[in-house]
Amino acid sequence: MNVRNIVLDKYSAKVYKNRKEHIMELTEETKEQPIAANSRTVPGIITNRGCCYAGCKGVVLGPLKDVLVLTHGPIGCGFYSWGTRRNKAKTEDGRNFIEYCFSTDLQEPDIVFGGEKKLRQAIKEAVEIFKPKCIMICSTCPVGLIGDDIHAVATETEQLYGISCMAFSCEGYKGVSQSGGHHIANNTIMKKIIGTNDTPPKNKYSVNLLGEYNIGGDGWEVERIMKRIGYDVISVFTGDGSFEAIKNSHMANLNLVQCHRSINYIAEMMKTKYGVDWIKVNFIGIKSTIQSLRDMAAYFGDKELAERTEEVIDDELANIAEEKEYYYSKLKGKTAALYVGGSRSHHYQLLLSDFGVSTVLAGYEFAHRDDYEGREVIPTIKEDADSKNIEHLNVEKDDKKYHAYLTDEQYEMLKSKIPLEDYTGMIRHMENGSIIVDDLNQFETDEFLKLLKPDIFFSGIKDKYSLQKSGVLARQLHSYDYSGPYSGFRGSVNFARDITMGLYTPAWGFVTPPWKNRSTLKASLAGG
Ligand code: CFN
Ligand code: HCA
Repeated sequence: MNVRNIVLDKYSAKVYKNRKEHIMELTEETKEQPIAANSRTVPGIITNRGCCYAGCKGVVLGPLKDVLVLTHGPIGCGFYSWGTRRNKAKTEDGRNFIEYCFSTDLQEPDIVFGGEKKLRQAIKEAVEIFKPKCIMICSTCPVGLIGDDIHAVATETEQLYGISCMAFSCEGYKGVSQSGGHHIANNTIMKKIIGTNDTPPKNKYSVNLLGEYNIGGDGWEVERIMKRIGYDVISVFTGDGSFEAIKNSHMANLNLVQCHRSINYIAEMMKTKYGVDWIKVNFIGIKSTIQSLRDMAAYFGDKELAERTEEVIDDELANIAEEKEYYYSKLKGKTAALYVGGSRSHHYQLLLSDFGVSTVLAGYEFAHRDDYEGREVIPTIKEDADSKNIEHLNVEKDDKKYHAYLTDEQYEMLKSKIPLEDYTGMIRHMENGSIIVDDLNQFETDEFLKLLKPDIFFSGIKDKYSLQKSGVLARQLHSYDYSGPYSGFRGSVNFARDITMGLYTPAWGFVTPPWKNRSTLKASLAGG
């Protein structure tokens, strides 16, 4: 059965032409084909994507605990990007700005007459009440449309109050998804924060953890493991993150990239400007965590560190052994569908496979092609590659230190020469016969659900309820449905416990959805 075609055939010719590029049914032949990504959703289709402001303010800047992040816009934008994000943060001095939602609460008269006055007033109040060292102003759609000059207000704020103030033109409508917002946030962090303090690291194993937003405490769990081994974690971008720590992040020896999609920009820029190497890591999943810890030890090339790494791995594994076996016995053979933003649909497949759950469908809301294909080559390939390939990769033959990131041209040139398994993208971890969908929409969700019948569907708040009403277990992979952490060793059993509870309490299967009993559409003839 060609599931992909069954779904696509229901579209009009115009939509078919667009969507066929975004949906792939994996076979030996299609595996090597490009998948269309990071392009505009067809107008009228109900997409699950978010906006540029969500990527900039909601994801990257929002978790900074010592920054007063001020949304210049209607209250809903500030509230939604605050109240729904489960990024946790602890502070020592009791001043934690992420507990507050700061907004200028723009109203109609401000849209008509301009909102800068209100922005200045909000900053004045914020400085008087909270005395922040840094304020970040984030624009929403109407601010871009009416042309308020938030950058001028930021410069004025710095002069007036002697504090740092940065402005982010991340109007929601910019670009095609959250992805542009990540970029806008990171560019300014790079330009204005990184490199402004030079405190030396505590030891030679100094790292930054990039692309970890501490949802449900994930970052804390990763830090706990790294600290046990002996790493000095200089900063985290940006889960439980701080402006003060990020100033010093260029002093680290190595950058660890957890969510590649949202942060590869910083990793690349820090490599160019400060020579800080980076490697991809994945602390979601037991095997992935072990691999990541070993890759880190291999980077530093230190025997003592490698031994300590193995000791910690053994101990952590022993602590979860019993639960791991129990949940494996409960979950083995189940199937899952995953549809999240730009990295978790890949990372969670590896955690699911630790418990014997296979993935029948996976998709990203806003990933770029490299997240599907993985333009980064893992170190072993450099040893195997012939010298010609190495030339293209711009790395020394015996330099196993960092992963090589391929440019578009290098990727096109090398992809037929380097086996697919050696790339780090999502596709290489997927089985033939599974489905990959970019920018999955509500219609396709319903159709694939009927055809693939996964036991569990992981996605977000927008599609969760329709999935449940269709009788399928739905878990939120953005917010973890108020649970977590799911990272590292302990997190993996938390995750397995949560989905076991769900699967063995199949309440949603007992529900008769309203549309089965009565028509949900009502119409009457004019005058009738
Ligand atoms: S925390 Fe991250 S892990 S940053 Fe990104 S791509 Fe979003 S907010 Mo929702 S859960 Fe999701 Fe990823 Fe990176 Fe989160 S999969 S969509 S923009 N994401
Ligand atoms: C966003 C944030 C989001 C939304 C989650 C969801 C998050 O990009 O708007 O749709 O359930 O993780 O909070 O991705």
